[in-house]
Amino acid sequence: MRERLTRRPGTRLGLLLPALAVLVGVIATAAAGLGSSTPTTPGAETPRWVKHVAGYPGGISNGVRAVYALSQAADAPAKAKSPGGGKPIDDKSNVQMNDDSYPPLPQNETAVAYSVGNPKIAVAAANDYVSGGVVVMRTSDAGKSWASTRISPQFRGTGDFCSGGDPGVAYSRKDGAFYISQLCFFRALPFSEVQVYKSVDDGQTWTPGRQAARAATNFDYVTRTVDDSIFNDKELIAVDNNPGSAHYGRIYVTYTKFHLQPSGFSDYCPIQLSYTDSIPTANPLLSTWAHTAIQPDNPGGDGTGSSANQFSDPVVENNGTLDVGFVSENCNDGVDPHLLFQRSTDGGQTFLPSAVQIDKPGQYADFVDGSGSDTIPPTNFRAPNTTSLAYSPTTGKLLFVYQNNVNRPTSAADISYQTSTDGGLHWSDSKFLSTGPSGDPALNDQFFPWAAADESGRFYVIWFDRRLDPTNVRINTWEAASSNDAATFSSARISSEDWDPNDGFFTSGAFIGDYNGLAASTKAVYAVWTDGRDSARSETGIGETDIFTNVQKNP
Ligand SMILES: [Ca+2]
Ligand SMILES: [Ca+2]
Repeated sequence: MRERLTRRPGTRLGLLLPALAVLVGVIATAAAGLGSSTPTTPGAETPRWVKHVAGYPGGISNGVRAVYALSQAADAPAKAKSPGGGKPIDDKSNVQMNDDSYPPLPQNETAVAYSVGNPKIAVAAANDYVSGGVVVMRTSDAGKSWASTRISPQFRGTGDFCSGGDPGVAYSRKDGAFYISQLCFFRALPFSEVQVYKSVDDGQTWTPGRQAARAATNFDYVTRTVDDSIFNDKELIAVDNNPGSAHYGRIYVTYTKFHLQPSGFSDYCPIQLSYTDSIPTANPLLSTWAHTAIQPDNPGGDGTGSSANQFSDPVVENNGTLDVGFVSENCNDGVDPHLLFQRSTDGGQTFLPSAVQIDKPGQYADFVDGSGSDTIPPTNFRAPNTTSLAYSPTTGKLLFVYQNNVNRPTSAADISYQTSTDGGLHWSDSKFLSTGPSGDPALNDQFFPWAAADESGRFYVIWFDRRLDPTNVRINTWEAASSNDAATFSSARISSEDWDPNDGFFTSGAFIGDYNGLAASTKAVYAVWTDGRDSARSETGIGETDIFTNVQKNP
């Protein structure tokens, strides 16, 4: 219903202007250069990350690439046509979570967490092309209704607003707080940070952008110099919520550190960890962070191998062990040779000497298109192999889910899973999760899986699914659940309407986020996904998406 209200004709221009102002502002700031507070930079050269994105089909994540692509297209913005209403949501089990501007703009790539003290309270965040940062969505009725606010990141070194996105969300039992992580970067400047924001009122108010905690930065605030060779990408966040753990309350942020040569070529891109035990509510900027290289640097490398990683997903076990699932992904193209796992039993100070390879010979295959990127024909958007790790607090079992193309000639991309009963040191054979009634892998493409377990150890997985469209274009969301410790799953569609990703992102359909989100409690299950069913492209000329959930009761 909120959606219809935001489309009243009288509101359309007023809400459009801030959105364009952010986009134009980023470009104008770059064009004008910075004022007298300009830190020392390596000159007015094109930032290395921009050279990387312009010159290589993969590596730095797609949310960042989308900002670059939009700035390239800013000369020819889509024309707004006459206003019109979207299709009504006739199935009340599906709820749009975000509010929007008029004309409506994209929200995508969403993450979610709930309050462990009251799981009917949850916070989700998503890339937001209204603000240029993230839209934060909160519920206190187990997902039936949501309210929106926004966090626009700022780079403290200059005071300028930066481009954000790539959200992660976690809840801290010890702090009674929600935390959101997002990136901070610029189209024409080399500054690159991973920032963290705090809310102690269940998501209503958040750290102002200028006081964001800095989990990672390539800017030295003492010497006021920037290291243009570093771009920090794709972070996710977890908190140790186990009172018996030696590191109870510790906040973990994992991310990918791209090291870029002057040409933009990345010689290594290993995953990293930042952690802290305290983020002061009054000023998170005052937090101090420890840093650990989960995977090693490889100066002069060719951008492949053990120092070429992406998309790290941290999970904390009952005893405080930090588990991290991630992909081995080449630093300069979309090739993911393996699925990897790391763990730390000392609060993030040290990790296993080398990562555990989850995938087994003959059971996993990546897919890249002819240009080395992650698009999956016949659509334009990229669908990288963004993986997810979940942990059963009752049995200790680990569940790892991923996009698998090993059966591609028959069933295109599928969702597969593997489990571990020894804390990730050894993994089961791979099984298909996105299966049809016969048990065979479902036809057409399945991608963007996310997994979670509730307090009772019941596992849930969601993913995007095109099996119902013979042309393999329109997307639904499916969910699987297992009440026998991931021995078997049953699955069903949870979206009440499908949608066309070609109408999902301005005029190109080139980006629908890199992932969806899922948090599961015995009291509420929050499946959150990007959904373009209300795209008003036919009326406005602007393709867009929103964030949806389904309101579901636990069995
Ligand atoms: Ca939208
Ligand atoms: Ca398939």
